[in-house]
Amino acid sequence: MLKDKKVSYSGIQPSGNLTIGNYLGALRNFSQYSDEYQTFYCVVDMHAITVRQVPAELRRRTYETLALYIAAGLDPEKNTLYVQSHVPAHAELAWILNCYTMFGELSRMTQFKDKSAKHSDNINAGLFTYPTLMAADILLYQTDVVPVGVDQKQHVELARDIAGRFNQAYSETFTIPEPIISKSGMKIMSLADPTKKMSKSDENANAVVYILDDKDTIIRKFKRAVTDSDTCVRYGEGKDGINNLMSIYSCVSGKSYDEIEREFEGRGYGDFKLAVGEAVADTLAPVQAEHARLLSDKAYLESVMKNGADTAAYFAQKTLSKVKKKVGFLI
Ligand code: AQP
Repeated sequence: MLKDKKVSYSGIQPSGNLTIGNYLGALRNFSQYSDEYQTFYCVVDMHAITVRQVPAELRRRTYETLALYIAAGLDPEKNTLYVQSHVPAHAELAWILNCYTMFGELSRMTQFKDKSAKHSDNINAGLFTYPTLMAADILLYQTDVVPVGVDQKQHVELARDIAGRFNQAYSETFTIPEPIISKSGMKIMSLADPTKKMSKSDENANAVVYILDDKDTIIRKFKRAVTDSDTCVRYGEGKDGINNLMSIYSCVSGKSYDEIEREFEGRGYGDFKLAVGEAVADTLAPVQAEHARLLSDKAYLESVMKNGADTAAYFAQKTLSKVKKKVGFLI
């Protein structure tokens, strides 16, 4: 596929308040592509409604998520920032790709299995076909790289399979995307159950540190984090809670596990938890301040999302027209 620059694409659902998992696993890594790549970062509100949302809260979090993108370092002049439902090509391509995605493939997606277990009263078709919409999101922009947390790797792999299948049936149409999983922050775990991913939709607010939590709340949550009966700060088997805290501390301080073990030698978990809480709060403070400033200027956020949607629609339409022609639609 001929293009001036490689393309980076990713998105976050406004399905809850964003967590440090979303920040360290995804958002914080987006801006490293801004100079060399053409970048599209989307607030994926259409994905969010696969689970029931309160409409007013979804609207609020859509603004907040966009503001967090900018506060985390994404300059709207350099990155296309937009809201998924503002670009109808996503839904159109998703329908077409549904016809090139197998029932068996979707049945194997672990997120579908997890979410249908969690929302057994609402196992809707959208939850099942979520990965096809995600494939459409990515493939519309001829994406080369998708920076995501490790939990989304399986979905990006499915997008690659769908793209390959379509290309094989109709000749080269889509760029085959690569998932990029940052080594640090690949999977931040729940503070209440460190065998489980930290998720913004977790009902236990103490399990989750939100990007917008204030310093006292952050420290309180880390103080309560589940650990083990050992007292030694070291990375190891059977120490899921400490491993998770070490991984978070390493992400925000840039220190290696060896350095962290040395720093806390002979000191208890209490000291360590406090240090993690303070380091996380210090990392988030500038993002929170910028977020608050941006949120007080809704007109600005609306202009960003409008310009972003116009740019995204232009590029999306190019791919969509090609796809429609190839499958035999009259255009
Ligand atoms: N705990 C995590 N550790 C590392 N990365 C994470 N991500 C999410 N949680 C963690 C990454 O954040 C990006 C956006 O995720 P999403 O909103 O599209 O969906 P998700 O993965 O389902 O995130 P949540 O927080 O768990 O949302 P809910 O609770 O609504 O399902 C992705 O790149 C993801 O890998």
